[in-house]
Amino acid sequence: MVKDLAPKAALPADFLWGFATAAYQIEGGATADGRGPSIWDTFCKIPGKIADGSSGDVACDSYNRTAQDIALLKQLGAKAYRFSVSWSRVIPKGGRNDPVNQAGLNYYKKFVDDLTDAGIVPFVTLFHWDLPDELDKRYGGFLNKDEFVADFTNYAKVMFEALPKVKHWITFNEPFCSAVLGYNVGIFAPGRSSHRERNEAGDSSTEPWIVGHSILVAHANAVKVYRDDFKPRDKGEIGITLNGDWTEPWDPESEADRIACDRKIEFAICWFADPVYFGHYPESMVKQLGDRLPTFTAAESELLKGSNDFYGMNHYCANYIRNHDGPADPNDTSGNLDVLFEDKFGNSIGPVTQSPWLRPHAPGFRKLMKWLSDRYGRPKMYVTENGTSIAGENDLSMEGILEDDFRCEYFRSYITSMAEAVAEDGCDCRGYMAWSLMDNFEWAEGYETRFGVTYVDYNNGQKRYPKKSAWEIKKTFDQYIGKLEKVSEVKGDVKVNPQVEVKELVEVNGA
Ligand code: GBH
Repeated sequence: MVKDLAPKAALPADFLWGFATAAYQIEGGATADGRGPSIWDTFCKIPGKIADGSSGDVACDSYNRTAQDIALLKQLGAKAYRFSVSWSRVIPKGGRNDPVNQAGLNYYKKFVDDLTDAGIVPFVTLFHWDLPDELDKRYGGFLNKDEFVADFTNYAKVMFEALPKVKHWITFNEPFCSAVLGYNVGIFAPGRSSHRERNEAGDSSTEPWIVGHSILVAHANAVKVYRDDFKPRDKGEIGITLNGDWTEPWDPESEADRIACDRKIEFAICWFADPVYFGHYPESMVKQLGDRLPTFTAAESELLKGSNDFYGMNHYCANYIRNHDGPADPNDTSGNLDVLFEDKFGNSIGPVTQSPWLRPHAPGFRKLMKWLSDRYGRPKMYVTENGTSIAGENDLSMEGILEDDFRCEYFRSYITSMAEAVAEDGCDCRGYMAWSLMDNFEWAEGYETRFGVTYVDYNNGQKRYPKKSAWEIKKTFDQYIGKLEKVSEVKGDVKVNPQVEVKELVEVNGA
């Protein structure tokens, strides 16, 4: 018998790694060169919506500092950079019959040229939550499927046409957040929900599901346009990025809690991933939501099925899950269960951070990657976000912030967990982008929460200073990359990723 000789953690030589950001969180230049407002520009103006009363008006000023950002990426050793396009910078009013803003388009053209000249591979997200405000006012944004799908598809086409050098496209970032935080909890733009103390209008029990549905159909249509009209010319790939946390049972002995763990992932991730891979929603959601969950026409279902060239995985943390008995609350979006930080015995899933939802638990990264790989037939994957905030970081001096040992440990353990999923579990993950390249506008939390591997001094001209964690990421990847090679078949009894080969196989036990 040949023993399992695969290294515990290893990555192939061509593994891409780098950093991620999003337009509204870093660009600033809110009214520069004809940019129109997005729903976030509007939302930030409402008193009480953003913790520190701030907005993305200036943010990291990346609109005026692309050369600096590229130099920073080079300095940190990044091979790839994921950023998003501000739709209302390119089409200020957003619609398919509205004019294109050439200055806005040129900004992204030049940025992609400069990035690729610097040898950095761009991953471009078309939509990271910043819907043109005009479309929300004109027809209710995502709530109007036909209008939204037509306008998004047109916008996608404008971007595909303009940026042939881009080989990795992401249609939507975390549609879960647009739907649930925007239309169920109501703490994100456009701020709709049934909670009248918080939002003037909305229906938490129906709108999130309509929003998610529109986004899925828009994704499928944009993918079709890319595959039909641009892929033959540009030879690129396109997919959607989904967020999701790992789940562990509150009571490890409870069958109901274990089933609830899977159901939580189905509600968070498979809500979008099942239609994209299978053409329909998960059974658990249909069962709980009944006719509040829209249905796909046969044509939509056909279009959706297989509409991912890769799976974009955003992953941060894990929770303990306790099943609920009895009927679900009509406003429930998690699958009729409790999402907890402690298990039955009072064990914590991970240490506290600055983000109320985020407790690091690195083993969950490997487990979730395998869970998704198993369900969707070992798709090609990219980790499009992974990172952490640190409790109290913003209260420290700059010197203190730069010594971010907590974040170093987070990245070391999470990247190792991912490299185990590749080397040990056969997950076909080809790249990883840390969230985030730099501190930035953390949505409803404003600038009080920092997720960057680079400190941004907002009070002194947005200057950038790499933190210790920026170097830790490079060190960790240097340790794992090149330990696995691509091959097409499995070797004997040795358990290796069919995509990869263990470079040095040593036989033991006289096999
Ligand atoms: C990412 O989402 C975003 O893509 C990125 O823009 C952001 O800056 C980064 O995370 C850090 O936050 O409010 O209790 O319902 C992360 C995934 C999923 C985290 C939804 C917050 C809601 C928690 N998000 N989750 S709650």
